[in-house]
Amino acid sequence: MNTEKSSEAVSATAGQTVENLHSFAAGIKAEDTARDAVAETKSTDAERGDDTGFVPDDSIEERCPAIFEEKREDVTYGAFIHDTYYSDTCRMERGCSILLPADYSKERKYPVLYLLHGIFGDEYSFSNDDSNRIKEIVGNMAADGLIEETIVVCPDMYATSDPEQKPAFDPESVLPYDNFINDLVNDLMPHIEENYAVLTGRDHTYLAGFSMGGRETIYITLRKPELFGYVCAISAAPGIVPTKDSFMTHEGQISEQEMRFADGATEPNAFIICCGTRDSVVGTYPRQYHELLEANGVDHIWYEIAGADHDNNAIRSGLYNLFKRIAYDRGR
Ligand code: FER
Repeated sequence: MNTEKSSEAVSATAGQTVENLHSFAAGIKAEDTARDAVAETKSTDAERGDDTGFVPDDSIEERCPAIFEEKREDVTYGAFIHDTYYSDTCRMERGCSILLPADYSKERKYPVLYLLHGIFGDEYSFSNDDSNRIKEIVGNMAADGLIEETIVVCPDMYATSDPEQKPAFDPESVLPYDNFINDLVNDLMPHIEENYAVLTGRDHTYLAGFSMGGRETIYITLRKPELFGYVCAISAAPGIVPTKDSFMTHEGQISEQEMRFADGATEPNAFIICCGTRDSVVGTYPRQYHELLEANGVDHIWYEIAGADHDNNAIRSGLYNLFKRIAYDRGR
């Protein structure tokens, strides 16, 4: 990649409108990209992500079946609330959005998914975007008895202690994303476990993220594998290991050799990495993560979503397959 091209890309990014930046945070608005194209290239229903049924096994389906992403008349879905917590890591009060099940009750205990947004996002990136179908996927799968009712926590992943600092495509401006691991583990998770009716322990604690959130999902999982039983990194952004793409030069959070769990670490029950085949933002970086993990002997699941861009089709697919695996492991 030549320097001229990358500086062009950076200045183009600087000129983005708020609406365009939102597409980084929560996925390009592209309803059902190339569903038909996918259907043409795939031969079996399982490969296509059949719209009519659920296959109760541990197979990956590229597309979230319509029966799980569509709103049903007979299901009452959860709703997002907003909360704040004091972060010792950032030395300030910070916000998060929390999807609580419709019949949320302190008398019960629920598993919890921490869901991390993309670059330029915040705690509203997922809750303000109905087309990711998070409410529907979680609500429908719970209504069908496949998963337990689940709390979804959507943090603000920009863990800076300087209120004036803003994200951008340069090494210093992305550092707060890499600092989120500390805010999550030391501040947000304790806050959630203290104030909400959540089950604790890795089997009931899940981590997923999109793009920049996918990158941090992989990083956090490698560093803290004992905390999360089920993990899904969707369309993960570059920069875990050193590289240079059209947006910036990445020093790397860790080296390629360090892209593994520590010896003897407790590993997630499922560590899923996925990406659309037409991702126009992160390209083949997720595949490179998969190849590195494979070379380093890290157990994980890798799949591609035919025809999906850097968009909600990838997000729906990743979330669906994460929950499908949980359902399978629970014998549902
Ligand atoms: C990059 C390419 C993509 C990068 C971040 C992204 C920090 C993130 C995209 C997104 O979150 O949608 O080089 O560097």
